[in-house]
Amino acid sequence: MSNSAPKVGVIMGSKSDWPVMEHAVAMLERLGVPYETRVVSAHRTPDLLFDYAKSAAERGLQVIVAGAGGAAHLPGMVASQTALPVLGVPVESKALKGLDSLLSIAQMPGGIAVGTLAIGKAGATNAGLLAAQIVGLHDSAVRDAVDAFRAEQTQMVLDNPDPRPE
Ligand code: RP5
Repeated sequence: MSNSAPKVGVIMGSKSDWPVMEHAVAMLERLGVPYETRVVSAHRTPDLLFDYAKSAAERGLQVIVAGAGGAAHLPGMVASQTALPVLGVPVESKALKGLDSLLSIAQMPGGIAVGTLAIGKAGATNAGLLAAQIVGLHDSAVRDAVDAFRAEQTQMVLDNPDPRPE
């Protein structure tokens, strides 16, 4: 989406998060939402995190999707530095299969909000979808794309009622 100014920022704590977070990007691509993506680590690049979050709104971003694994403080720290909605994606960790990531992101103390999605691919997919729905509040083309996606999904189920493998 290089021709339009990004409306969604998709960030992640490490390149190793990409196989999960690419599903958020794929959904944004599918729905025609302009986005940017980059690695921003809460503990390896804390100054970058602050710069990114503080400048996000003035650069035109409307939503930030932040994925991280383990002690996943990225979404909460980003949310502390911007009033934009932050959607957190818990990435599967090797040791605890993402339960640590989920609790780190979901258990924000009251006062700074992070919307927490499911662990892994489903969460990343839905973070992209939810970001599009937020952008769609003020963008009818994106809203139409979300409606079309949902209608197509519904029709696919109705067209394939037999659960047995083909
Ligand atoms: C977190 O640590 C990242 O979000 C990643 O999920 C996890 C492991 O990072 P790497 O050691 O693979 O770079 O900060």
